[in-house]
Amino acid sequence: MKTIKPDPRRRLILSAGGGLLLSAIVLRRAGAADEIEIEMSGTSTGSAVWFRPNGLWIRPGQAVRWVNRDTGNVHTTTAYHPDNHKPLRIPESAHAWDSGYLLPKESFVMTFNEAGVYDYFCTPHEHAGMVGRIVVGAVDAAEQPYADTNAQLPAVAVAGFPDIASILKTKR
Ligand SMILES: [Cu+2]
Repeated sequence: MKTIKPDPRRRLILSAGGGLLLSAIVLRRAGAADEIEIEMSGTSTGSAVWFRPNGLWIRPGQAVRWVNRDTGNVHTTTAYHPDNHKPLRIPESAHAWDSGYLLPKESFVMTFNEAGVYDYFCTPHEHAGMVGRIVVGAVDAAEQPYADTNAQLPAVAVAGFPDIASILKTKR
């Protein structure tokens, strides 16, 4: 019969693991100070895909972090902007963004300084209605923004933008 001794290597691994965990928590706190997360995900078969929440109100200067929480699908967050070969659906003075393809667990951060309405989409899933809308600062609740460009978008994308009034109700 063998005697079971405590394995010193195991203790070392455990303490290293504890150290890694601690630094991960610290990084997450530092990154999350004023960021709001939008999840990018879908069903395991990819039959449905979404940004969650798909409508969001934030203050000017706040940052949004899109995180791909899907297990088997890539997503992007891409502004409706001529730089991305789309009609303009963000404030004229604001900067366009395009995350490029985000693999599962990857994320992309954008800070919004200009008040207004920002519409964005996921490049591979715009035709599945994977779009979102961010309202920054003071906006008229009755506004129907960018309606003049609706005809240039897939109908399912146009249908996917929450209206301004319902986004303003989510204000915290
Ligand atoms: Cu997508």
